[in-house]
Amino acid sequence: MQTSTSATSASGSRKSVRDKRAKLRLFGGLGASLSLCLALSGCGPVGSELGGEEPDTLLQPLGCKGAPYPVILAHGFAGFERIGPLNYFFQVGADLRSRGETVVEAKVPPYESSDVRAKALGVIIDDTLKTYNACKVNLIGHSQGGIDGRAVISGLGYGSKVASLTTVSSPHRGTEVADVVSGLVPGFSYDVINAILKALTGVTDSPGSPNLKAALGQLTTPGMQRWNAAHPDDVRVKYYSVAGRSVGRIASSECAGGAWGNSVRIDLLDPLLAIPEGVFALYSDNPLLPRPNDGLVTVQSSKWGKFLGCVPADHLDEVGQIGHLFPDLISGFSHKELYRKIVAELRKDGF
Ligand SMILES: [Ca+2]
Repeated sequence: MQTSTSATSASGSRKSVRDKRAKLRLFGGLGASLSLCLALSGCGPVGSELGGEEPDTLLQPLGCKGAPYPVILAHGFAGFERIGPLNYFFQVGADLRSRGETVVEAKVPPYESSDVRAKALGVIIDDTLKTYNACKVNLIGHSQGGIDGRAVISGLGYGSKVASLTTVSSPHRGTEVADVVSGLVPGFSYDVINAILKALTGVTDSPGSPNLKAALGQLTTPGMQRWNAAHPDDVRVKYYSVAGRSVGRIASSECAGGAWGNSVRIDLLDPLLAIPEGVFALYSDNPLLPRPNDGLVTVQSSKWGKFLGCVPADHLDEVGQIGHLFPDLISGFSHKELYRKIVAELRKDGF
């Protein structure tokens, strides 16, 4: 249903990127850590109504419960050593539970490719189906968590166990930030790459870690082009997506067509995302007007399946980080409200 576009734009921009690499050095002095960045994880469901077609038939509940299905929150890339996986979606689980929803916070390896993380997610899906005697689950994944969801559905055959997958700022067509740190774009100094890596990982892993390289390599624009070709959507699963837009942009044209419409308020980028966001300026014809993004992922890369819309939020705001107790004063964005709206959308569609 979607087509890959970022890879071609990435390769086409490479020459200009080389020319503009000096600009990135302007961002190199900001060495703060991002802590939780490319989140992602996906999920897959378990137990079809009477089981039978899954490899783990014994885990499929007989006479299982239909909708409303439990919600599994799938976290993104890195960053959990400081915040902890259960707090990744800040207070979201508790908020939804107070409204009567059944919510499970998944925990998968922080630095791995989605194909590896999906195995852990599959176990969580199976456990959730068994625990709640549910026929299916709804997966909501932030950042890499959304790609993990696609991986468990398409790669591990969980399509009969997952009713829906909603991705929030997942890099379906990759992110140029991963291109730079993976060394696909020549000419960047080690200092710049290292600064971005530190921001992405929160200094919790070595930049040379093979696991980290596996995760970042998958999320490059050519990496996701290859990955998408190998992971077609499952027709049994309904796919939804949400994109974040920040850096003071309304992004009217890029955000058009969403089910929710676009806010007229802007968001200011979290300073922790300033270094990676600087990469997008290098990929734009006008460095002062880079493609709309949330600091790590562009709006265009975030679209997959039914596009619910853009939210005025950066990549950290989208999960209420760091420690957002109240709506943002400038953007008015409330991450808790975002997940309530997603769940309302799922229930409306019978999931
Ligand atoms: Ca913000």
